[in-house]
Amino acid sequence: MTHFDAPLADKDPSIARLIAEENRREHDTMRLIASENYASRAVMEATGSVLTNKYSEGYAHKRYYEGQQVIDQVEELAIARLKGLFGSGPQDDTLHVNVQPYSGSPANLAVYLAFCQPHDTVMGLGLPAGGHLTHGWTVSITGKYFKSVPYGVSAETHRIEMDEVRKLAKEHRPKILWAGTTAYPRTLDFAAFRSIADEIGAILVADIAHISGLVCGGAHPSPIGIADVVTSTTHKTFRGPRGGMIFCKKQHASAIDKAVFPGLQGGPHNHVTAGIAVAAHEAAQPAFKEYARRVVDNAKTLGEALVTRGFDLVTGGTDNHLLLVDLTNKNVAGKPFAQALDRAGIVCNYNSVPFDKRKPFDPSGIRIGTPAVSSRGMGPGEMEQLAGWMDRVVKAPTDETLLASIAKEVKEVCDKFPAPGLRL
Ligand code: DSN
Repeated sequence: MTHFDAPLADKDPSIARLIAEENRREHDTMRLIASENYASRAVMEATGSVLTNKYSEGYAHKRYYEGQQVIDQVEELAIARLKGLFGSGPQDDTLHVNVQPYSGSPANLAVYLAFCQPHDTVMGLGLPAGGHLTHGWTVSITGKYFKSVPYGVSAETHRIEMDEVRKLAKEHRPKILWAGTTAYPRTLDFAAFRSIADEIGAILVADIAHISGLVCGGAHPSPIGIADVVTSTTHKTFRGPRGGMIFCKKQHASAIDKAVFPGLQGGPHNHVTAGIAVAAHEAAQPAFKEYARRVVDNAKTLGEALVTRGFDLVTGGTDNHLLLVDLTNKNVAGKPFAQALDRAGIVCNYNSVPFDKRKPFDPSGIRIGTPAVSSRGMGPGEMEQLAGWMDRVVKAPTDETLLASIAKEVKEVCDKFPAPGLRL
């Protein structure tokens, strides 16, 4: 065996051990981070393949390097499969797809580059209301290089009120109007966003990073054909590798492609493109629709079970894969609660809630999501158990004996639900 052929465990036992530990952690815990999932073994094989060796600046049949006989086919297959999933079929020529963004943030930056000049006005849901950094929040480059006028949620309902969005949009006339969220438990009204964008001549961009798996699985309305541009990551509910993708109407194809390359990025990550193609193939199977439905059903069941135990859910429940829990009435802040849950084998993130009086690094809430547990096949019984464990933890977040004993119960349940893609 040559030096180059040695398996990881022999070549680098330290990293091999850490990867093994992460496999174990992902198996033994209830993973409730709304943006995480389990990529399948096939997705990981493609992502860990020889395709990582190849440079291919440009697009299929128009590259700046030779040797693209295979890469062009990989990229074209990924695009055709995504058109089949999100459009009318693999040949849908009204829909353009770019699979080269390195992830969601570069995908969104490419949209700014395609349509805006520095200091142009842009509008998206503010971060404290559940929007994403790249929709113009102050600390992001998108809030520094553009004039960002965020909309929020209603103080009463904590929902996006379209009349408010319309009023603000008409007053400030943004070049780009974002319809997308990262911590918002309700369906977005893409048609209402469209009519506002039309009234002011804005480009409507839907960021479906969190929900793309639900959209193509039929568990959430689709903005394709409504928004001018749709961006997404590929690893959340979509369950692919870490990557990004952009869908747009045909007339914007050239602007989007030029913005991604050469505007923003160099060579695409072809191993990731292959992983996206595999994920698209998996998402086209009937089982994926069942999974997407299960994600939403589980979130609803978990939400109801939490409400029964006195937890306060932002907007009272959910239409999608996530729940935002306001812990103010439980006399514990989001961060210590999330940390206590982690010690009990239940992994989520602390999160601001709308109109939070606490700081983002020590906010009042947690965000929980059901994609990963649904990929393991967990259902209503496990959601009830989860709510029960969370209730016990919220009452005694510093009781380490209790947390350790819940972690053991969690592991026992996890042992019954093998997680996709793990190698133990
Ligand atoms: N970090 C992702 C999330 O957790 O929602 C968004 O980029």
